[in-house]
Amino acid sequence: PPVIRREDYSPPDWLVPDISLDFRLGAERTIVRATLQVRRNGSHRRPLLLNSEVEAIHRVTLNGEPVNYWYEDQVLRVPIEGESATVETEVRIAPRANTQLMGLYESNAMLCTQCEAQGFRRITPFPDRPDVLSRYKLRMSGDKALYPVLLANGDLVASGEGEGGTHWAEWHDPFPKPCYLFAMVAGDLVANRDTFTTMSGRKVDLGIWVRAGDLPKTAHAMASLKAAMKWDEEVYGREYDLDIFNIVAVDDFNFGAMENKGLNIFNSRYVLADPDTATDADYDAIAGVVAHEYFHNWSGDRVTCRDWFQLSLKEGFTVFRDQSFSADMGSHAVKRIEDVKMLRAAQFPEDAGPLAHPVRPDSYIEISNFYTATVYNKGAEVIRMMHTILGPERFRAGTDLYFSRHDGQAVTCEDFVKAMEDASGVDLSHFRLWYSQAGTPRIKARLVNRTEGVHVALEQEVPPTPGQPVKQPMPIPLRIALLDEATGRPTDERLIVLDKASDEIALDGAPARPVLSINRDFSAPVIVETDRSAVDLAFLSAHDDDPFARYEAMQQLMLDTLTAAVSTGGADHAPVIEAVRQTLTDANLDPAFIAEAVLLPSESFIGDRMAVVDPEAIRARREALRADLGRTLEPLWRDAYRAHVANRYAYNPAAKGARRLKTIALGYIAATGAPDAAALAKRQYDESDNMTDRQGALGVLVNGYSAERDAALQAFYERYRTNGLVLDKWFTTQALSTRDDVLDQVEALAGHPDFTLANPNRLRSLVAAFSVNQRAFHDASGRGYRFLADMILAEDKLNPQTAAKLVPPLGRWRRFDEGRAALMRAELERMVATPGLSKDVFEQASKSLA
Ligand code: B3K
Ligand code: ZN
Repeated sequence: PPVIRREDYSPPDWLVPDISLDFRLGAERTIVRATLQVRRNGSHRRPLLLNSEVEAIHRVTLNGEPVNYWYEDQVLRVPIEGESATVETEVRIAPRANTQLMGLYESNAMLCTQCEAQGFRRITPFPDRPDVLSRYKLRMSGDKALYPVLLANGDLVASGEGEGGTHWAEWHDPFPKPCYLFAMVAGDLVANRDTFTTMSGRKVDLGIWVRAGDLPKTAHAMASLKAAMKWDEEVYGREYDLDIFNIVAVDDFNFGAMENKGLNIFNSRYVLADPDTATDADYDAIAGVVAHEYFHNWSGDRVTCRDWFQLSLKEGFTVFRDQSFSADMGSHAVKRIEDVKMLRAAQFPEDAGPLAHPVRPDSYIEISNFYTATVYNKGAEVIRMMHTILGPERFRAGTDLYFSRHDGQAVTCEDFVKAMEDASGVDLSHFRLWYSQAGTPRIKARLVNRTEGVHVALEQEVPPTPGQPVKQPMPIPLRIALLDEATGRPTDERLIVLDKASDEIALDGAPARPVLSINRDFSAPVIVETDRSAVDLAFLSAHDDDPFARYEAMQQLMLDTLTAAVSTGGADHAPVIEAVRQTLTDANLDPAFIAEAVLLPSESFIGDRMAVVDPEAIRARREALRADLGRTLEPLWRDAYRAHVANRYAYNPAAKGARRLKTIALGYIAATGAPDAAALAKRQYDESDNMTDRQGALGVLVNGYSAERDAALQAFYERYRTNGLVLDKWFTTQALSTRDDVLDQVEALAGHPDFTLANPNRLRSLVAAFSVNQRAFHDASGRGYRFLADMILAEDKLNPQTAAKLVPPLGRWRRFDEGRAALMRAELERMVATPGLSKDVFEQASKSLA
């Protein structure tokens, strides 16, 4: 398959200022007529090229006359003499047969679209690239009984009844947009309706569209939407620009949600919530995703990407915006910890493996493979670093300039940085390396005593990544403070930008016995190595005034203890136990923070810090430390459990923190092996009035062998078997179990009547969850690898985009012993050799082998 390169960009030969579309809807066949007003762009004689991946092309006319067009390699060529023309096409598409869920497809009797990145070409022939912006007019007609609701981008301008039980609607979107933002929906839906009055006093009609029975589950999404609209006005000065904003929930969806102009389409898991079926984490994710898609209205829709290499322009920036929103709605400290955990779980391994790529990639085979943690989450860290370096006021001046300068344009990451520079007067030329160099920088930091005083000595190294063997030093913003070991008091925090391979910086006002607090609030997405002892780390975990650094010190202490235990077979647990005791009994701490701080690093994070990952040893040593923590601090865990056990459900930060700490305490009680643990968990399962506690209890039970475990799993299944989103949790909880027989169970679950490859949520609930269960997935027999590869190959026949997302765990083979590496490679080779493999999976698997 051909490789697309960033350096080959050239502007479009033809522009399409206006398009009208006419849809005659049917699930088996839909007829699409399109009228494109096209205009030659620049002086050239080239034909109009339209991407087209439809079932059948019925007719093409040029200025109303039949034309000699040519269709080859999914491109339709129309020769045009003049400078502008009207091109009409009529094509047929087949929504029900569309298992890729790209273009127009059917989900639960509803018709809906997904066009980003390249789905519009599956609906109608068009120059499918983000730098062709058009005004859209659309008419759709269909069976009124099947599709009583007809929605699209923009404003509803007319509607009426047609023949034979049909009806129709016309929608016009006044804002020029790239075709990836096109959307329409036809279905039997009801709306939670509300309004929002913007800062200039305009009233916007809001609608969240779902199946009738789901209406009571839309309140949280609606509240989140209104909060996001207000926040974007207050923090970025961005006002909504249409009179209507609609969200539609769809069960079959390839990813989270989609920011189509005025008509966001969502995976239903990011819309539907009530206390009985959604956890606190689900509620948080809904608020974050609703805000993210809404924020795209400016960072994505009004100002869009010139080409797909610039994806992080809209995604990195919008993730940063949604992270800041969620932090403002709850706890900044806990949100930062969650975001860093996510970065470390998904992006650091990507950046350290065969699929590593810069935030602004240089080439791709299939763009769908580049909706990655690097483009999204590292991209957000890059924006955050600019915010840190410039400070909030100059950063805001930069975004104001960016939005006003580029409104209505398709632009590049370079344009964003330039706006930041122009508005702030700060030179960011060196900073641009964050867009072009892949790999997670490693920093070594230590304090040194010089005659003039205390210095911090810093070194950086950016590891080689595919295609980038040699790296330049990057500018790395590090927030630093010193803590006085005698008093626990910090010095004033300062921001250092390390921009050389090594440097030594004087820290004035240092106390007599200073302890280094560095990368506070995780100011740079790097790995920091220090020479701090267990005593220093324990001290910081009890005293650091920066909550993230405090959390980080505890994590580092746990990590040092566990990596020592894995390599030597045992380690002194006492410093960790003491530090956890301190944290648990610190009455000034928020329970939500305590909950994060007392959790051990995940098995895969421990593995990432080892030369060769040893899944069995990591599991054994981590479980041993957990059991020791559980037993030694058992009275404290029981106190923490009791303190929160009788709470009635409420949705607020304090209640959420209490629920989280309670279930973590339950986990530690279970880790002691206490005979009453299963009964305690089962009681929590039976008596809880919310899904957070119920799933929490199930997650504890599922790791053991008690009768309570089987009873709770059975009860959960019976209670929720008809609720797809909750049933996903049932699959996931079992796939994440720490029991030794989890592989047997996962294989059995893949044969369960409720398992299906057709629904991406269900597939991921079992298969993606299992692939992060390090001990089980990396079973030395290679069965886990074979299972995953079989699933990928089966899914690839239906839905290549979703199949390809499952490949990366197999690409980590370099991190394992020879035996496992060979087994993993064998599965990747089997995939690559499979006839008819999609280019999506081919790209991921072949690059993973390199
Ligand atoms: N922009 C979409 C992602 C589209 C993914 C296409 N493979 C959702 C988002 O990031 O907001
Ligand atoms: Zn996005």
